[in-house]
Amino acid sequence: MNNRDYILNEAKQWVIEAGKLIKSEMQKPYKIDTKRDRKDLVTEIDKNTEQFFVDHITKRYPDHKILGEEGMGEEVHSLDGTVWIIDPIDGTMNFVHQQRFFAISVGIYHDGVGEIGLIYDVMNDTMYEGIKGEGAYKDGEKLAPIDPNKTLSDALVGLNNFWAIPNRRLDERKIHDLVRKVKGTRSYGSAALEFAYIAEGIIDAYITMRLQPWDIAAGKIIVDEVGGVTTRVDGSSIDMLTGNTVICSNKAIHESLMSFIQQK
Ligand code: 2AM
Ligand code: CA
Ligand code: CA
Ligand code: CA
Repeated sequence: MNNRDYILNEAKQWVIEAGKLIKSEMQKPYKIDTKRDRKDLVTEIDKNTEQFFVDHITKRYPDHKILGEEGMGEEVHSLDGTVWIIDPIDGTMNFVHQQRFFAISVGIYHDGVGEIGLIYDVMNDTMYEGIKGEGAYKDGEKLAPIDPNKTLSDALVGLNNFWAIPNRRLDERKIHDLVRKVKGTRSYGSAALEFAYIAEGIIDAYITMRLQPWDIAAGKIIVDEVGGVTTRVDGSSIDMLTGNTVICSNKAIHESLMSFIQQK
C-alpha cells in the first residue's frame, strides 16, 4: 500500500470524528433494535456511524472496499485490493446499558495483509493503533512487546459469558478446569478492547468461540505488532471473510490454551 501514512492519518481523523458523533447522538433518544435474539442489539447510532465511514471512504477512495458489521458497505467476497473492515460500535450492549466500554474498530487490509489497525475507546478518548512493521501505539506512545515468558497459570484471561453455559463446541468442564488454572478471568463485553488490552499488557489472553471479521481485524494487527499471536482455536489462520473461533495471547499461553482445548 504505497500511500499508507496518508490513509492512516485520514482514517484516524475519521475515527475521532465518528467518536464525537457517537458522543453527541447518545445524548438524545435513539432507536434500539435486536438482531438474532434479544441479547443481540443494534442501535441507529451503530448504523449512522458505519454510514459515516462508508460516505467518507467511498468519496475519497472509490476503489476501496468496505466490510462493515451493519452492512452499509457492499458485499465483500475477497480481500483483493484495499478493504476497510469496520465495526462502528464494538460493545453495543455496553454502549446501551453502560454508556461506556465500547470502541470503534477499523482494520485496513491490502491484498489480504493487515496494514493499519485502529481501536478507539470513545468515552476514554484513547486511541490504539497498529501499523504493520512499525509498531503499536496507545495515544501515540509506542507499546512494548508483550511478556513472552508469561505462562497460563500467571495469566489474566478474557472470556465471554457463554463459556459458563453448555455449548456444542466445547465441554464446559474444560472451561471449569481452565478457570481454576489461570490467575483470573475477565469479561469486558468488547472484543476490540480485549485485543487492545492484550497489546497494552493489562490482560494476557482472550479466547472466544465466535467472532466476526470486524471484531478481529484491527485487534489482530495491533497485537501482531507487540509479538502476540491471534489464530483460530485449532491454530489455523483467521479468515477475515467469515466467523472464527479465536485465541489471542503470547506464544506460550497460546500453545497452552490450544492443548487445553484439544485434550480429551
Ligand atoms: P458487538 O457489540 O459489535 O456486537 C461481546 O459480546 C463481544 O462479542 C462484542 O465485541 C460483540 O460485538 C461481539 N459479538 C459478536 N457476535 C455477537 C452476537 N451475536 N451478539 C452479541 N455480541 C456479539
Ligand atoms: Ca453487533
Ligand atoms: Ca463487534
Ligand atoms: Ca458492532
